[in-house]
Amino acid sequence: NMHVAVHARAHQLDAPTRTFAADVLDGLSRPQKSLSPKYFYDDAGSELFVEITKLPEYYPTRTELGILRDRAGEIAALIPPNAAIVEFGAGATTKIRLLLAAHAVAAYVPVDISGDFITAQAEALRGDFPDLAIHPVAADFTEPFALPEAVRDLPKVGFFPGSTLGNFEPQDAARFLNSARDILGDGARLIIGVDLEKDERLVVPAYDDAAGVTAKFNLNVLQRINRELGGDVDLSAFTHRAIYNRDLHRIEMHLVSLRDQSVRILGEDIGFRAGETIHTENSYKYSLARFRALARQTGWTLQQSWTDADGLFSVHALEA
Ligand code: AVJ
Repeated sequence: NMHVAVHARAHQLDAPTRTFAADVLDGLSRPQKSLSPKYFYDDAGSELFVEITKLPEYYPTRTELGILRDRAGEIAALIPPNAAIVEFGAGATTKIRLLLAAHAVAAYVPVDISGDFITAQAEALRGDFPDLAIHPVAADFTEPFALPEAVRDLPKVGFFPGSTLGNFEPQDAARFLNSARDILGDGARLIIGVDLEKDERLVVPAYDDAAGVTAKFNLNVLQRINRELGGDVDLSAFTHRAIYNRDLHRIEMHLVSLRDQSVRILGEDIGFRAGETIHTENSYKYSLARFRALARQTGWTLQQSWTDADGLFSVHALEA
């Protein structure tokens, strides 16, 4: 995009911000305007997400933690001795700590785009697990990446909690599971958390909470456009909406324009009609059967599945 190149130079944007700029202008020029959910997570957005995980309506985090805590022994029993755990998209270390406490492993490989964040988290972990070798990898885990040389000969166990898989379109979810198998290698295991389909009355409030934290989280992406790209978006002219799209098995988040308006981002004018939306996130929900079929199609064998008593969330152990 010529415009992006010209304006990015004029505004002296660094490489990640230029990518953000190009994605924003591309996403907002489509018939259904859209922005990738990966742009939620600047510092402010990451803090808001931590707040979301503590909301009474947001069941996934606490339910998955409950499963990992209750089943830590059974899960640990499936981890081979002297293993290296590779966490895809490592954020807070709360979940991995449950596994590490239940089972001694040789090495921990947190993989995340944000190198600074995982380095800080790894330091904190080092204090509590002095015998654990920690090898952080700064990489986009949705693309192929190389594991550190130091863990090459160890049995690998992938860890992908939080139903992050739910952010992937079905074909990308399959692509990720295939690529995780390639990265981890023959005989590897994968422990993965997957949110389950449920009644609309439970799932919609989880993405549209009474305190308005999810609304703030969603609107923060517009704030980020203003801050990083010098946009002039009036946040009060947009509102948060969460929709359960049952046919497509997903929660959709949108930002709805409250009026006809035009916003200016990097020299481009972008028009909105009243009621027009920016689609900002899909969070796919699986049935146990659909997740197992996906795992099978991507070359994994199901070892065991666990759910909470209410069937809200699931954790699976897969074998390559
Ligand atoms: C981090 C993708 C698992 O889909 O539940 C939470 C993100 N978005 N509230 C989810 C999210 C709105 C979350 N994941």
